[in-house]
Order: sequence, then structure tokens, then C-alpha cells
Amino acid sequence: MITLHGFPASNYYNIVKHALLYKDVPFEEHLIFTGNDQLLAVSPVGKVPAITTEDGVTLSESSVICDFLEEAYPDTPLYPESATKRAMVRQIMKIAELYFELPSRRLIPYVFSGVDAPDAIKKEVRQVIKRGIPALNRLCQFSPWIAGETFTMADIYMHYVNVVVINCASTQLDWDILAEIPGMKQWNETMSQSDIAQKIEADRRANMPEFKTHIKALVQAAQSK
Ligand SMILES: N[C@@H](CCC(=O)N[C@@H](CS)C(=O)NCC(=O)O)C(=O)O
Repeated sequence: MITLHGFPASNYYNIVKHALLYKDVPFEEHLIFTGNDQLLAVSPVGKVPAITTEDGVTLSESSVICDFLEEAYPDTPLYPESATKRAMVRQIMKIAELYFELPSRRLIPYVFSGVDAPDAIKKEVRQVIKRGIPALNRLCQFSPWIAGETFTMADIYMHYVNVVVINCASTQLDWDILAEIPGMKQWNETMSQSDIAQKIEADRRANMPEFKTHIKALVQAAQSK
């Protein structure tokens, strides 16, 4: 059975968890937070998520794990058959990560510490997201799914990117970012209503207090050095 390493408050972790649940691949969750040296045994840079495959191989990087799951468990596909359409799905995922996820992520420490981010950082984050908006407007179909008629990995990926956009970038920048992409909010709402997304959201909320305690301990340890 696959082991999924990480913690349910992580949106990257939840991308992989959603794909596993959607594909109905048996897995067990191993709760481990970042900053734990044991994570290095399964993830070369000590980031979450990582998996241990049924063959005992460890893999990290959410998009790599998603590709692996598709190839190893093709029965419930999450990518189209045509190479071109597969690339289009991956294009949405890549743009979402580079122009929405990564800039929004820079604001996570400020959200957790309840401090307003410095203007210089806000400016940089805003500039990157501004490039992502027209790109996603061009690429996202919402007909009804993000890449067209078929539900794909890009639906899963974008939904969990949006968690960070909504909770970090929109709050810190006082900017309703999803509203800039017509169809995005309604699609995101539909995504959040699936049984899988609801289970993942319940697990995320349940894990939050422990995760916050962990972050506080990390900050205190760093300050006392
Ligand atoms: N590119 C990685 C990013 C994963 C990532 O940043 N995970 C966060 C948790 S949501 C993490 O492990 N952060 C710890 C760190 O940056 O050291 C992926 O796609 O899996």
C-alpha cells in the first residue's frame, strides 16, 4: 500500500491525497511536519508531500507524484489520452503553480503571525499574480471543468492552489483575485462540494491547531538561536 507522508494542512499534500482518493488507490497517511529530519528520509529536500510506493520507493514533488499515480494507476484517468491535451492540462497546472501558488505562498508567514506583509513584498507578489491572471483567463475553460469537458488533474491542482490564493494573497493584498477570472469562483465552489474535497477540507481543519502549534514552536526555536 502507498504511504502518503505529510500533513493535511498542506495544500500540496492535499493535491496528492485528492488524486489518490479519486483514483481509489489504497493508501495510508503518515503524519509528519516539516522541519523533522525524518522527512529527509522520504523527501530529498524535506518538503511535503512525499510518498512511499508499493515497491518501497520514495518520491517527492507533487506534480511528479501526480504523474506517477497516473502511470501506475491508469484505470481512473486524470489526464486526457492525447499528448497535446495532456500537455495543455499540465500547462494550466504549471501556470497555476508559478503565477498563483508560489507568489501567494510568500505571504503565508504573515498570515500565520497575524502581521501585515511589508509593502515591497506585497508589490512583488501582486506583480507576479497579475501576470498569471490573463494567462489563466486564456487557458481555463470551465466547460464545465478547467481544461474542458473532462475532469483532469488540473481541476484538482488549481482547487488546492486556490486555497492559498484565497487565504493568503487575497487577504493580505485585499484583492478578490479569483473574481478576476470569470467562471473561476463558481467552478471552485463546485469543486469544493465533492465528497473528496469535503473530506480533505474537514481533515485540513482538524489538522490546523496542531500545525499552528508546530509553526509557533519552529518560530520560537529560530528566535532563540
Ligand atoms: N514543489 C513542492 C512544494 C512543496 C511544499 O512547498 N510543501 C510545503 C508544505 S505545503 C513544505 O514542505 N514546506 C517546507 C519548506 O519549504 O521547507 C511540491 O510540489 O511538492
